[in-house]
Amino acid sequence: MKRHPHNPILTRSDIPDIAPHLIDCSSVFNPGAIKFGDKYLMMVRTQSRSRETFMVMAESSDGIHFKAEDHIVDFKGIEKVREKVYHIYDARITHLEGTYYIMFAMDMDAGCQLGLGQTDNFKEFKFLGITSNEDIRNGVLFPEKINGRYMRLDRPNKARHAGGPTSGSTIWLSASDNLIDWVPVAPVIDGRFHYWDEFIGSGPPPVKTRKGWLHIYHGVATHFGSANIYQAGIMLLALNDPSKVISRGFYNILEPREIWEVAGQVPNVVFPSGIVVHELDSEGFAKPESEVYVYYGAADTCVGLAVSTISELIINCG
Ligand code: BMA
Repeated sequence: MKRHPHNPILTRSDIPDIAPHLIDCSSVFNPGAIKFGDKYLMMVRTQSRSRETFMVMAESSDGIHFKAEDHIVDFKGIEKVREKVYHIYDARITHLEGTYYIMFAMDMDAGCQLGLGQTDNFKEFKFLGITSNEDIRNGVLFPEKINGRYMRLDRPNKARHAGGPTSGSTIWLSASDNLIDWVPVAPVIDGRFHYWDEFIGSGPPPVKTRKGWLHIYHGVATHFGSANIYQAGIMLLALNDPSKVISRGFYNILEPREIWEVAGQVPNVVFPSGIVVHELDSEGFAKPESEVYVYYGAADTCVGLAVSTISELIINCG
């Protein structure tokens, strides 16, 4: 993928002071993204000086220059969760059955859980519930039912970086009839030890193409324990059974290189989490020649934009 020349497209100085939590915020990263009418929207993760994270919406008419809103996203109903929710982060936005769902990580005493929010207008947001009962992260909904069931990719946290947080080396396909209760269906891909994607997790929601579900994920190279390097890679999954991998690139398609990717509060991180495909055909498949915008967190500090096309991404699936 190619970096857009305007990068980084959003930095901490673009986030207005939002009293009392977000005054002079530390960082903004890992955005969910979607095209909503003629606007591009991001739900960004902002981090305060207390190191709590809060979601804030940002809007753009060209997908490049964004203006952040002056309030924190309020998922109505999340206050009813009985256990303590320390914070929520890493939104993935999916347009599904005429409405918009947001799946995000919830930092709780029991580990990380996956929460689900919903909105029709990106002004009012509902919290629909916790959709997991194990330590898990990187949940992304498919944009349609497959064989009559809702599907998502997720990443149980069953491993740990040396001295670091829980992580995982397998992305799973899970299914649900109501979007709240999920059952694992099958493992999709494993991390490849000794290579760029030892630990892995899903990136933005999968994109429907004529060749299969195109899916960007992140991979972490532990680099002999000295540093965790977060990169992006790509795969194609079968349209009618996304647990079947059609092809998976052996090389990463984006790695930390720019100064704002290699330096920041967590160095050496590109973390793709939002995608906008510009052209769909009449049946909703992404056109091969369509331009694709991929939004990513850089060094857990700012937001980057990488550009590609559907056909170029498919070629890179190997
Ligand atoms: C992962 C997640 C991401 C974060 C990344 C790099 O485990 O927590 O939110 O961007 O680590 O710190």
